[in-house]
Amino acid sequence: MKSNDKIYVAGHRGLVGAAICRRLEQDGYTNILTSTHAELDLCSQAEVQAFFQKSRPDYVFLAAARVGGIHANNTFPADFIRDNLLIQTNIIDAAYQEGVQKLLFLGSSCIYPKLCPQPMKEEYLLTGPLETTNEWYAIAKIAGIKMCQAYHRQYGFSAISLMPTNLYGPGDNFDLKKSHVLPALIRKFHEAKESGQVEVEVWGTGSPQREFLHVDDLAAASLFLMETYSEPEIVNVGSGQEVTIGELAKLAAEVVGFQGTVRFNPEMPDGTPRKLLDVSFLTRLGWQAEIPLKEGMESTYRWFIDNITDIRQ
Ligand code: GFB
Repeated sequence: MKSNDKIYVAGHRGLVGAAICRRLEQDGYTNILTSTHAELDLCSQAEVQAFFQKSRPDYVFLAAARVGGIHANNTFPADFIRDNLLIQTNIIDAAYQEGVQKLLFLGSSCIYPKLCPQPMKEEYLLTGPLETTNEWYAIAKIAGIKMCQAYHRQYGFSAISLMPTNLYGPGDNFDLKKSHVLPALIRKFHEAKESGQVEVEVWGTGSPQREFLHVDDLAAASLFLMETYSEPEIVNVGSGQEVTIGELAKLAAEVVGFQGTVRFNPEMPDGTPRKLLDVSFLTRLGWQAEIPLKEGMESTYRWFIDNITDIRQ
C-alpha cells in the first residue's frame, strides 16, 4: 500500500475498524475512506455497489460486522447470520467488481469446532460441529472465508482472511447485554466499586478458557498481512495468552480495584470450553502480539473511565 492509496475501512466506528484507522493514520496513510451507517447501509447491495462505483477504493479492510458476546449471539441468531452474510457478501463482491487491489476479511476464532484440539490450527476448520451459542455467527464468518477463497480461485481476486481470537480494547462495547466478557467484567466491577456492592455476578462456571488479544495488536497484524500476505489460506491472529474466566475475573477486579467477591452463575452459558489459537503460521510469517493482557486491561479501563458518560447514555 502506498501512503496515498485510497483505503476503505468498513466498520470504522467499531472496536476493530477504529483501531485499524488509528494504525493507518499512525503509519502515515493519508487517504482513508469511511462511511457512517446513516450514509451507507452495508446490508443494502444497491447502496454498497453505488458506493464502490463512486469511490473506487484501492484497498479494503472489511471490519464491519454484527458482533456481540455469548448472550447476544445466543439470543439474536437471525440478526447475526443475516447481517453478517449481507454485509460481507455485498462488500466482497463490490470490491471485486470495482477492481479493488486487495481486500482483508476478518473472521473469528469461533469458526473452529466446539471441541477442537488445542491449540487450534488453521487446518481444523470444518472438521467438527460448532459451538451452539454462536454457530449462526460462525457459519456467516465461514461463508465469508469461503467467498474470499472462491473469488481468489475463480477470478484471481486478492482477498485474504484473518481469524482473530477474542478481542478487547478502547472503543469496546460495554453494554452488559451485548458485550463480550472482558468489557462486561470491567464495567460490573467498576459499578460495584462505585456503589459499594460487595458481590458481582460472573456468568457460567468460570472454568472456560479464553485467549485475549488487544485490538491494537490485531490492527498491527492486519496492516502487516495486508502488506505482506496474499494467499487464500486463512491466518490465525492470537496472543497465546490463555486464562480461565475465573482468572480473568480476578485480574479485572485487581485492575479496577474491586475488593468484593465473585458469584458464578451457572444458569448462564459457558460456551465453548477452550479456544486457543495456534499462531505458529503467523509467527513464521513474521508477526507476534506485543501487548500483555494486564497492561491492555489497564489501558482499556482508563478508556472506560474517560468515556463513561457516553457509555451510560
Ligand atoms: O466473551 P463472551 O461473551 O464470548 O464470553 P465467547 C466468554 C465467557 O465469559 C463465557 C463468560 O463462558 C461467558 O459465560 N462470562 C462471564 C461472561 N461473565 C460474563 C459477562 O458478564 N458477559 C459475557 N459476555 N460473558 C463469543 C462469540 O463467544 O466470542 C462470538 O459469542 C465471538 O461469536 C466472540 O466469536 C469472539 O468467547 O463465549
